[in-house]
Amino acid sequence: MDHAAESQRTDLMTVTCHVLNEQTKHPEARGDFSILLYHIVLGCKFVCTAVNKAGLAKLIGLAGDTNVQGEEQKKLDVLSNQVFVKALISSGRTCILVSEEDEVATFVEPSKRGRYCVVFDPLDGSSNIDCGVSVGTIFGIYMVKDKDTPTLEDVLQPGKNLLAAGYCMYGSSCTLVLSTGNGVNGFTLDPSLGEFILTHPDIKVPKAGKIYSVNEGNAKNWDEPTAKYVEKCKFSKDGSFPKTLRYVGSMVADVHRTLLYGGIFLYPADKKSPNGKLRVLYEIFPMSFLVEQAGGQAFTGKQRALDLVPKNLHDRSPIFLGSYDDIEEIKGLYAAAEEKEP
Ligand code: AFP
Repeated sequence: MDHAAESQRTDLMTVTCHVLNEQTKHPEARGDFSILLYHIVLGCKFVCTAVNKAGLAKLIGLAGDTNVQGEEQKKLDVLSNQVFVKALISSGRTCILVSEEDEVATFVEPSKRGRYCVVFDPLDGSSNIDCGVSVGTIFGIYMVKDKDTPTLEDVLQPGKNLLAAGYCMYGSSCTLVLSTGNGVNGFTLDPSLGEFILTHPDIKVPKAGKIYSVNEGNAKNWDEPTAKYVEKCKFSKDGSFPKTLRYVGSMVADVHRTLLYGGIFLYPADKKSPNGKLRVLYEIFPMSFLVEQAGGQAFTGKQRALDLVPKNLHDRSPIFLGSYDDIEEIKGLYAAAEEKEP
């Protein structure tokens, strides 16, 4: 990279400009979607600031502590949820909200209602916060059928009906990755400007990858196709190099690396958790949408992940996502196992 030239760049594209540009491709658009995304971005900036201060919690009294006024401070995941719920409702563009933190869906009161349903995990990977590992917010956006009579059916839709999806990763930098159904773009927060700047235009996941990412501690409970696949990653018989293992344990970080470097991320079913661990609506769907938009694939072990139809808000499913060729391989193993079944 020519750093001298980079430092002189003046054609900075913010996420807001990017979304407005996209809007002009739809002459019928009224700007509602752009306003909604603006509020999501605002929530991400707020959570980014809170996460950055998390390490100081013991010193200055954040997250689960008592502050100098003797007030109980909120845990970061609870705080993040409240921030997103408020930001989304105050956009005036949402109708139903589904959050990982809330057992039931929030139906926005009629006077503040808009046409969009947002499913989100406000702070995914939060068990990693205390050791400074990357965490993130994941979101997906659906359109409600009739904003005057919203029902749960409006959010219990297959992932292929998503209008947009994205995540914000709070890591060594704060990165927002977004798809509105027309490819995937990545933006990095410039803290001095307070703006997300387009840094990763048109992300494409490499067709095949050299990395596999899975919690191998669960291996003794895996089914045969998953066990065979991981065995092959390590002891390939066709002379190809073994793959490299990378596993953060924070989905946003593991999927972000997979998008940029290629490879496969697996959270399979196992004997103890026959539906896997990850949640369909606000983990699997948004990430699968992004991976497909970037040219990769997402598979549940039985079907295309985006074809799943969730029955309940917090349903789980096994998931395999990443480079096109790597997912073809695991699909082949599951198909072979199905053929063997009596
Ligand atoms: P937490 O939010 O409890 O940290 O869980 C994170 C997560 O839902 C997802 O981000 C990870 O990919 C996955 O769980 C890690 O699960 P294991 O700890 O079982 O590997």
